[in-house]
Amino acid sequence: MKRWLNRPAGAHWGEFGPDDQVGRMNLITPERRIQALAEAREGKVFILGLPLDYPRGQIFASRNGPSLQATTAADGRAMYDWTVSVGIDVINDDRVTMDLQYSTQWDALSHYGICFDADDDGIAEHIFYNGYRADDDFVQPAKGTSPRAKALGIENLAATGVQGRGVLVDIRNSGQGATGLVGYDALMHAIKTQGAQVEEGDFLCLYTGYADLLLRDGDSVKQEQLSACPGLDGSDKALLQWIDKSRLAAICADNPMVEKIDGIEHCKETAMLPLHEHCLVKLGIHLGELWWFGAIAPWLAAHQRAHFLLTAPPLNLPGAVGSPVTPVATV
Ligand code: UVW
Repeated sequence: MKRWLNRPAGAHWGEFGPDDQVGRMNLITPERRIQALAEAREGKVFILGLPLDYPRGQIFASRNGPSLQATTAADGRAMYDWTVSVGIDVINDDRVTMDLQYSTQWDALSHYGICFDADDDGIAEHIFYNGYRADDDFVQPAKGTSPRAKALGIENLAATGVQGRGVLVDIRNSGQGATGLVGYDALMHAIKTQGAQVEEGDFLCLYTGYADLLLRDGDSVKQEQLSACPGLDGSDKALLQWIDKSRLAAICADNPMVEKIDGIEHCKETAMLPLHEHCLVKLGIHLGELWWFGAIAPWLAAHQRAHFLLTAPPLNLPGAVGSPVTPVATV
């Protein structure tokens, strides 16, 4: 069912059908997956995620890391070091509470929307990829009611398997000026000089060095050093156009937002996070954040490679708007 009359400029809503909920993940066909498998030549694996209790310290004021609790109850007590009345069994069960977007994560297409008049009634709705709406397609949190994405939830991404070709591009030294913004020219230069190719259905992985600092310095990581790491310049129209035309499937970075917004001027009429708007809302490109490339990057560079097999399914957690992930690269 088509759910919009107007779509934002540059949006491709409808390209994969009126009810599509995975956007450019559709471009990873069985043929492309088989090509990606050919990048696994040595059978060596790299984990591209942080331990989920990183970042340490209070980097993000509003997001909380995992807390493990032994709260599954059996026989009136926590099921931890729990023995059954018959047999020699000793059993531990536990539970975790954490903000799903705290550490290495996928943003679902339900994570981010914009205010836009898609039904042409003169009033802007809160609208998401392919015209899904905050009022119709989400359960909003209320007393006694848990929030839930009825459309575009992370389970849709999980159902694709999230497997294809990863392309690592090191942009640690590509940022322009004090803000470290990486626009089209700088990204193209990095891609070219590193022998990388970004093709239809690829996962573009951007190495900024941010997660290396989180791992290295833990609680004592310095905000100024984190802020000096580069990120994509979502205000660069040429960059946005290239992302569209390249037909890449997803972008994954080792920083918290993929894009940087320092030094960019904003007005009330435009998105504060223009790359999020372009990717998550207009094109259906999932974003991976706070990944970690500190181990794979030197290996790829030493072997003059930029490509690998990537397998990175999120939790299959229906209704969630994001998910922790432990991505695996096979080279
Ligand atoms: C926001 O901060 C809005 O989102 P993200 O986690 O995708 O950077």
